[in-house]
Amino acid sequence: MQQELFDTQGVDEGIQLNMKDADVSYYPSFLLADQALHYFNVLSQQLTWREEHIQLYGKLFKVPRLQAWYGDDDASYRYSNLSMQPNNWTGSLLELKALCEHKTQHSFNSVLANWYRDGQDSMGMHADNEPELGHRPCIASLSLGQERTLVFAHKHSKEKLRLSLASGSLLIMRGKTQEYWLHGIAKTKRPLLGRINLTFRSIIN
Ligand SMILES: O=C(O)CCC(=O)C(=O)O
Repeated sequence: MQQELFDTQGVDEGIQLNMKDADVSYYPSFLLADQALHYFNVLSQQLTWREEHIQLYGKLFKVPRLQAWYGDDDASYRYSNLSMQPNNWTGSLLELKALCEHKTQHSFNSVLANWYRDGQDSMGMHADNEPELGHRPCIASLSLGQERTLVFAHKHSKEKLRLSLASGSLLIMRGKTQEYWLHGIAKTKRPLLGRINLTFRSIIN
């Protein structure tokens, strides 16, 4: 089963992004198009999606996307002031985790799933630098469905880079990336379909 999964993956060619103080690689066709569509459909139906709220300056705001947190029992995580308790892995998430572990040669114990329902759903600029992720974390970010633009901004030089994340693509961030760069998904007025993003992470307890 495991070997079959690896055999049916998309083209394996990756691009190392030209970013100072970072180690980011991008695999545009990590999954085949119909595999990506299959996982989009399965995950949109199977995961326990939640519309979370965050408190900012004493006011409660809706998080502008749906979220779900899956992982090993002890992989609880704080994210934007939310404490996320993991759901138990599903078969599909375990398959995708195995593919990402094979590609990165890194093991993951959790995944944050984000469902951007349309162009109005977004993620603010941030770094994945919570203490639970440890020093210089490796994060594997898999995109399914509608292509969206990821913006990177250097924390000091303010240099910006935009990258279109295709359906079935994998973005791997390692090394100093979270120390020096913010990243996010901007809103757009263009009419867009749904996109699911999975960021596989290792939580250190
Ligand atoms: O949706 C994306 O590509 C970005 C996800 C992300 O930045 C995160 O989960 O921390």
